[in-house]
Amino acid sequence: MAVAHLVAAFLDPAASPVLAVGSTVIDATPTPVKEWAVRTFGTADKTILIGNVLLVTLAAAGLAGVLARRRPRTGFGLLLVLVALAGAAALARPQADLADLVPALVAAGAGLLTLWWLVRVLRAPGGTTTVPAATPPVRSRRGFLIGSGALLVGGAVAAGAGQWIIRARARISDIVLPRPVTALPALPSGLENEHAGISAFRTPNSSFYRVDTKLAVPLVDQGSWRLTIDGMVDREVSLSYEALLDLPLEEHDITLTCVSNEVGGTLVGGARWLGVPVRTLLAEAGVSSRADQLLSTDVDGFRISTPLEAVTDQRPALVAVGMNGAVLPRAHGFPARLVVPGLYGFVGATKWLTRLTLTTYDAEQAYWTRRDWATDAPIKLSSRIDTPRPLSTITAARHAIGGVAWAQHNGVEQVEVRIDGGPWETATLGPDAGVDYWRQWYLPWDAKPGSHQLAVRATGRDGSVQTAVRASSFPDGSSGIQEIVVNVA
Ligand SMILES: Nc1nc2c(c(=O)[nH]1)N[C@H]1C(S)=C(S)[C@@H](COP(=O)(O)O)O[C@H]1N2
Ligand SMILES: [Mo]
Repeated sequence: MAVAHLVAAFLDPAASPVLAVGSTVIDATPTPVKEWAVRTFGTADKTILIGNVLLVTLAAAGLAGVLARRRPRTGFGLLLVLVALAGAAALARPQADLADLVPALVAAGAGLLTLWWLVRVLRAPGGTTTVPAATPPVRSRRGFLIGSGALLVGGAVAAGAGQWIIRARARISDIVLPRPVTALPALPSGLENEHAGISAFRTPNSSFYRVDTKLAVPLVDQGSWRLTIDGMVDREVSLSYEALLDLPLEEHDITLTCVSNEVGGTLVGGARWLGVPVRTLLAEAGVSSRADQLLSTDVDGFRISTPLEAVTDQRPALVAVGMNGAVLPRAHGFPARLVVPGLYGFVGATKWLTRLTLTTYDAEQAYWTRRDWATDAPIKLSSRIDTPRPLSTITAARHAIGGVAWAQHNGVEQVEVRIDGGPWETATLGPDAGVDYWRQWYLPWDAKPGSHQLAVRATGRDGSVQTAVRASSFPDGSSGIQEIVVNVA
């Protein structure tokens, strides 16, 4: 698998057996399990999945090894079945071609050779019949241990080299994004500079949460990439990366939220996006009045559906090419992605975007819709305590209780904090970067010794108050009020 990973690093990382099998598992996992995994493991879910694929493979390969000593045909057969599964997984990927079989073939070759060699070492030297019964096991076992140790080290080196190559290929250089036609003033200094522990007003790209179904970040070549607008349009439009950058670019501060974010969770982040308004692109294509869905497709054929209304009303829905002053990182959708303020990511934030199709909900259903998630999913008003940390022990002194609150496309009117079940106290809000962006907040607190309960709730500009009614993420986003316990020593 390691050697195959190394070969796949040169061809297409997604065809690496471990990644191909992992992706197949992701797509086949029932929604409740997937939802549980994201909720429980957050952005570590991928690492855990890969770890599990490796463990299961190791166990199965171990079994093949044990079998191969007594019944070679069964052992080698099991190994071939494993490799065939990996090959099938690679071929089953939506945009797969025959070249994606190469890593699996390499895995078959390397695996069979390795197994044959190990079995031979165990039987050495020179056949089992003439040698006294006591000596060969000792010598052959030592040879076997040294041999498998060397293979393990070689495997680690090959896998590491594969990872290194994938990372090197992912580096984006030599792209200079044009300036926006409407540049925003620099973001004001956030509350994090006065009150340590509050989330940064702007989330750095390196720590921005990542949620998607990909195990290997797609390595899209901007030279051959195109964005097509088709379906129920007057004329199909197809743009190269350069042509897209030539259109008037706008900058907008937008907070992105994942529907899997639990109350108090971290699957939310604020960034300054640079991009072309979706409206501009749709106007170029001319949209039929019967269309009600914008179906967006990524480079692997993964599809997200967005209510057409959400990208044609006055909100700044973008095809974004820049994030926080940098070229859109690969993990966040390079070369271009959708960002629709006010909608959860799974209905409006398609990364590695390649096609915008105008259609109807009657005619077409996208990935999450087919997995029973909500069709139209506005982000629910919510708030989070960043400091003090839940269950932490702090000193008896004056502290700031602080965090973030969001009510995308509406705006946060007020944030209130409740200490030990007392009255709701109004917190001080941080700087305002528009209705689509989160607000930081804090409330000074004279912490007295003992155990304390802190709760937070937000109110939107439309007067709606964050509900205490608990709901889990599925199917249209979590609700409830975060309440934490802290100890004051
Ligand atoms: N191509 C593609 N785009 C995708 C997804 C995906 O799985 N594939 N996941 C969506 C979900 S569920 C969310 S919450 C956002 C997350 O964007 P981020 O990873 O840049 O934070 O991307 C969206 N765009
Ligand atoms: Mo999401």
